[in-house]
Amino acid sequence: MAHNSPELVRGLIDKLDSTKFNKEVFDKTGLFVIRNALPKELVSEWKKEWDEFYEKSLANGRNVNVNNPVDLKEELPEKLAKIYKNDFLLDVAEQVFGKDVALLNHRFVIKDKFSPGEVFLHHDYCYHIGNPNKASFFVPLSYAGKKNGGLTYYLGTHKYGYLGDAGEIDPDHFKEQWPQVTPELEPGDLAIMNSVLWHKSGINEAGIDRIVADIIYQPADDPSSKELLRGQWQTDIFIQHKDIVKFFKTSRVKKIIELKEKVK
Ligand SMILES: O=C(O)CCC(=O)C(=O)O
Ligand SMILES: [Fe+2]
Repeated sequence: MAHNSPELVRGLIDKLDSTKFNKEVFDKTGLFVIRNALPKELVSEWKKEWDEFYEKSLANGRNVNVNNPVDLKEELPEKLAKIYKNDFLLDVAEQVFGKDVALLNHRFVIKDKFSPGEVFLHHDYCYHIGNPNKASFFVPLSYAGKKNGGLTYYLGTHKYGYLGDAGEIDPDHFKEQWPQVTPELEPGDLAIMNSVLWHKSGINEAGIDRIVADIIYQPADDPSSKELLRGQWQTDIFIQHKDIVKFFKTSRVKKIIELKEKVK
């Protein structure tokens, strides 16, 4: 029986997009799309909040992150900053991780006129700390699909695990060719992605702003967690991303900082 082959994963494509989460399918594919996971009225309240925030604070120019232009740096208004506490999302997170659920990170990834470009093929775990059992919950507040730079996922690639470095992945240097999907998401839908799954996104050609919340949940035994959201803590120890440079006496990041200093 196949364990994690591209053929096995290809056979599951029509099962990973449903109104009901299926953990067995998600474990094999690394992606699940839940249709109508959130009430439309709720998402449209969030969108209204976003539109007001955008008009007031972002429309006339924003602080675009040069390393990752889609990663919104500006502080979110209260209501949007707390989306990760939503019970519809946490009920699904419990199905993914069990009853003890914590937060790694919450941010918005947007493709507007300031960041319409593509994002290269990568996996996210190399940018995280703690354990690899994490998943992004992508919550679209707008249409997010092929026309405006929605995400493309290479199904099954999470089974390679961490690839040993951070950067653009070259899929041609793997023996296996993996099926790709680019879901067409509407407000109310939810895409769940294992954090070691390869993904990329294209250009926002339609010019429809692509507004997506990216909430990363994980089991509450992960010391990199920021906040307990369901159940009980299962860890006594904690580490924070802002301290990673201090964790090492020498490291690749420290070397880069030193080299940058030298060429200044
Ligand atoms: O929002 C996107 O299109 C991709 C963003 C992404 O994958 C990331 O920031 O890790
Ligand atoms: Fe990513």
